[in-house]
Formats: sequence, C-alpha cells, structure tokens
Amino acid sequence: MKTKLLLLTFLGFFAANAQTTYNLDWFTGIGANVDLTIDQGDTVIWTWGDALPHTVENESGNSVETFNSGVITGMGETYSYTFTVVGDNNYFCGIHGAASMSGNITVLEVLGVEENELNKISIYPNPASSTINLVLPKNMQTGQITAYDILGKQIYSQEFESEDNIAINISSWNTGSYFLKVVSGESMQTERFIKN
Ligand SMILES: [Cu+2]
Repeated sequence: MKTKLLLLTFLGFFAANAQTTYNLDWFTGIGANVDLTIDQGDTVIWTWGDALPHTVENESGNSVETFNSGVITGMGETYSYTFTVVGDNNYFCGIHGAASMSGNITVLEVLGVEENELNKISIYPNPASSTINLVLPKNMQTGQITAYDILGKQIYSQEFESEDNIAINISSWNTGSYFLKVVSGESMQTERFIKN
C-alpha cells in the first residue's frame, strides 16, 4: 500500500507540472482588458474582488469554448474553467457588461500533449487551509471522490454527479499531505494536495 502511494505521489507531480493555474481578479470596473495567454489544458480562476453579483461568460460568436459561471455573489468567491481548445475566448460579465468587465483568454496549442493530459483533475488552492475546490474533466462528471492521508488511511468520501466544480471543507483536517482519488466509470485519477 505504501509503495503504491509513493508511486502515485510521483505520478501526481508530473500531472501537476503539465498544467498551470492562473488567477484573475474580477470586480466592477476592472476594465475591458482582463486578458491572458495560456496553454491548452491550463485553468483560469477568477476571484471576486467586490461584493456585487457577477458572471464570467463567453461572448457568443467570439469564443471557441462555451462557459458561463452563472450569477455568483460574494467577495472572494471564485469561478474556474479549464481551457482545452486552441483559439480566442472573449468573455464578459453579463451583469455589468463588457465595458466594465471583460477580457480575452488566448489558448495556445501545446504540441505533444496527449488527450489525457487535458483531462486531468485540478485542485485549488493548493496548499489550502479551509476549502479545496476540485475541477473535474468533462469525462468525469459522476462518480466517487475519496481522500487519503499520507499513510493511506481514508479520511473522506463522497459521491458526485454532474458538477464541474466541487468544494470540500477541510478545515477540521490535520495539516499534511493528502491524496484525492476520483473514480468515474473506468477512469481513475489521483492528485496530491497539502492542508496547511
Ligand atoms: Cu459584474
């Protein structure tokens, strides 16, 4: 069991390195140039910088991917999206409009990346102290999430269905390293994260 977990740690490092997470602030009046250039498979996290309701949504006809956060309200709230299609994605806040809140995410092709690499689960923030958010790939939308501590002891388990962003409260967990295993049909992935 310990050998297996060490191997998973090793594989986890490679998976984490293949993908980058970017942070963007998102608040009324931030402007029309909330732009980023990223690679295929990278994740963008928008963090609400004021207490007003906002959306993050693609501009129909001017984006290669379709995404919409729905209305989210609250300082420090987040929305994340993992971009896998090469091209431009103009997006805006559907409540305050493009003049007040908009930008473009340009997604560059990554050569030699397997389809699998674009379908990794991602955990943020990492390290985390109170809540971890889990972004699941499109081929893993129903299944079971299980967390293990470094000794392989199961700490947590939940079923999930049709959610692309799952929040898990870890505030009562001991500090240290954990493995999060996600099983969906025939697919299984493990990622490591740190509670601090
Ligand atoms: Cu807004």
